[in-house]
Amino acid sequence: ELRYPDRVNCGAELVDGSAERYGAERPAFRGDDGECWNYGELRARVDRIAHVLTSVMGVVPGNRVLLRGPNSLHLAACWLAVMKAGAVAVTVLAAQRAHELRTVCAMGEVSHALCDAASLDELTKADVPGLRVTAFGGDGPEDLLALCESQPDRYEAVATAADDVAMIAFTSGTTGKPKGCVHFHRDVLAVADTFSAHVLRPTPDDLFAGSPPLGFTFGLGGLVIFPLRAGASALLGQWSGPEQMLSAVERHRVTVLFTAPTAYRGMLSKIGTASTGAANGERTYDISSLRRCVSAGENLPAATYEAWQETTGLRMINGIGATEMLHIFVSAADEAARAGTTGVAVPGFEARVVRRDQEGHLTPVPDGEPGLLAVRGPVGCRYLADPRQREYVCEGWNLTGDTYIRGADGYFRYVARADDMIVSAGYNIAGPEVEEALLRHPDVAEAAVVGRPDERRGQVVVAHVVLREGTEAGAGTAEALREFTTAELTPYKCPREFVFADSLPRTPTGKLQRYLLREAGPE
Ligand code: 3SK
Repeated sequence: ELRYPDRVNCGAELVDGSAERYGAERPAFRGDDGECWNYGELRARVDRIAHVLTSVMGVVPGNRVLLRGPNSLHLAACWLAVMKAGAVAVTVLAAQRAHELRTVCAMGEVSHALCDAASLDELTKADVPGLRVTAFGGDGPEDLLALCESQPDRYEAVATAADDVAMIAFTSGTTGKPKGCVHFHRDVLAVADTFSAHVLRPTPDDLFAGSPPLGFTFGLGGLVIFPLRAGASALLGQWSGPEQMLSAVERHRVTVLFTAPTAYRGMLSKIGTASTGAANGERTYDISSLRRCVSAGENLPAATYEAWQETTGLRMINGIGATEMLHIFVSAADEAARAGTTGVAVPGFEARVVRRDQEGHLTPVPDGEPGLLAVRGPVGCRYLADPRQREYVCEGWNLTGDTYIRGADGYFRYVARADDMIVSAGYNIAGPEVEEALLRHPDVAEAAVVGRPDERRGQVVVAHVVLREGTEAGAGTAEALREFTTAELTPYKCPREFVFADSLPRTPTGKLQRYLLREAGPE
């Protein structure tokens, strides 16, 4: 069981604690341009920002501070400073638009904002009443970094209680209605002391990098909380595609990578796999520094796991996490990892597959049968005043909204999001199983399978497919894919319609928005 002192400040633990434990001269954050802050420098920068927050911007403990910008060293330092000042970080994505920001600020009762100058426009457009905004990365006199220059470089962190609110992370899930998820100071440490400490097991020599934004808790954990808790370092920046990510890994000798299955497939298409052949007949990137590759945010198909292992020699660390749970709670690494499964409950968590009756009572489902994934542990869902809390937390268990099967070996196998199951002619069909089959076809780059309402069958299975470069969309390809899936799947699961697209709709965090495909239907 995890135990933290009654008074603990996660920002102070991650910065001052690690500077003391591992050495102030150890590297903490790097930028793609070669900038490098060691732990001592990080502490000084964070402390100066904490002074600006409190003595210039008038932030007091408990105030909600919006943080907005693309991944950068400064954005990470701002998050840590908000923690040390005992304020509450409200994290949003740089991609969020004015009306979304207005909603988040109203729901989160946000009073202050630290915003990357490059992301100011939409926040200004949002015109949030009473919001005090300070920008960073610009060059005006009100710029945060200019204000920092005259501040002392040591700040005594507010002695927050372990269960004081540290952050509110907003999730729209994949359906578009935002929910604020409240997390305490102890929750921030708990995700590092469970998934990271027991499954990822980083060392102080590790260099973390990845694509998820810091406004998404997958990125905040993987690129700030986990490296700092381990005395390791993180490369912070933005990579616009698989080649940029591969190049960053190669140039900086990244050892721990956090990204989503789509990005791993994108990288594979550039470095080549035994089954697809190398992009240019040879490998173009030296990514031999990698030793841990974490995949989450979406289901990881067995084919992607196997292709990555075949190509790099590394077993990916698959995991399922949720904004409600802050980070990953079912996962497996090394010899314990099994293709086509998510893994087992992370030490510190319990997981089971359940059925929920009309009254909301849960009963366990036998191994081998599908049901709802239920999880409990040191972190859990606390929605900001939202009746959906009662749907998510039931009899002490968090119901993530995912359908899973637990095998006799105790491993959890993803079936689908519970509301993504397709029911066609009385059969239950899991879209991800059909997608996995399609992804085994060499011409398929991405696939999303949804149900379209149909008078006779209830729903019919429709596959939305992005083809690999050089493959032509058309009746011939649809026919080839139909034949392929018929050979791979029980016939009732096979798509009846194929829609070819250049890309699939995704949330800014990379999750497939199947509801948009369902609404759009075929062309
Ligand atoms: O939402 C997710 O998929 C997720 C995955 C890993 C860690 C955190 C999150 C929110």
